[in-house]
Amino acid sequence: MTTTEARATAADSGRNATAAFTQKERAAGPVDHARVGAISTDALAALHEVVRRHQVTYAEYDALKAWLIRVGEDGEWPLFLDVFVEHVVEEVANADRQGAIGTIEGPYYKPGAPASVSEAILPMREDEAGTPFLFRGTVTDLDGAPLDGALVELWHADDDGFYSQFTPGIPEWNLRGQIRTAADGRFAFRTIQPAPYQIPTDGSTGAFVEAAGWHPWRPAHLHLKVSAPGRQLVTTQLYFDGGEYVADDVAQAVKPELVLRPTPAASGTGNEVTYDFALDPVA
Ligand code: MBD
Ligand code: FE
Repeated sequence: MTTTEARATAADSGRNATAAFTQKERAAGPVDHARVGAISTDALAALHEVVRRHQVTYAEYDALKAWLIRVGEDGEWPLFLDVFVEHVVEEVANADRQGAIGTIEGPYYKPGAPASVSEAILPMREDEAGTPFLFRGTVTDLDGAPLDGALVELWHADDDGFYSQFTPGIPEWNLRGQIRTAADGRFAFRTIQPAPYQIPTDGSTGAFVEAAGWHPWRPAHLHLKVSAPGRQLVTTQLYFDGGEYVADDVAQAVKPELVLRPTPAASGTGNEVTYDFALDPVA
């Protein structure tokens, strides 16, 4: 671990994830008051039921209040919610999809990464650690016909499990890029394989995980957003077969279809894998 990365704290990545979310959220749609009322009533009733079932004490109730306040102070609401809640929202949202399988976005996406056509080497440091990795595939419609002008956005952690723009000291667009496909629908990224991601242990989400007796790890993963004119955007992640935590992701976001089986690269350095995305038409 470099000194810059060693200095990073949960509050750094928390603040940055909260700022990134606040920018994105301004585009949120209108409020359906009937749904808000029904959902809020049921959510509170579920909480009341837990208090009764576990005979929650005043000491525990006050500990909850203190912890909720701290999550906000740490800026960790995007992290906490994406780790523990988003997977169910994604399940509901994508239940009717025919094509590429989605999973959670998480808190570390940034739009506007450096753009290329058909092929890209992800921006990386001169001495970027990690196994070289060639990730390629084709974006198609549901019948397998290649899509011209599809957009494949890729972002992932480095070999220490840190994301650019969320951990201080990493170049702005490190390990983030986007490819526009040509008529053959193909894309090819050269990058490095990411490391597993550990929820910051010095913040409120880490304290919650430790208090519950769970581990704070997500398996190594690639994040993707794939879209094309007239097609539904899919947000997903890909994992590495046999990797640590693939079977017990703290965020419960692994699905069998999302596990890659890379092979040694034909070039002789690192690994390579092919993964294709079939996009559903816009409903
Ligand atoms: C991550 O890198 C991530 O992908 C998710 C979903 C939550 C926390 C960190
Ligand atoms: Fe991630």
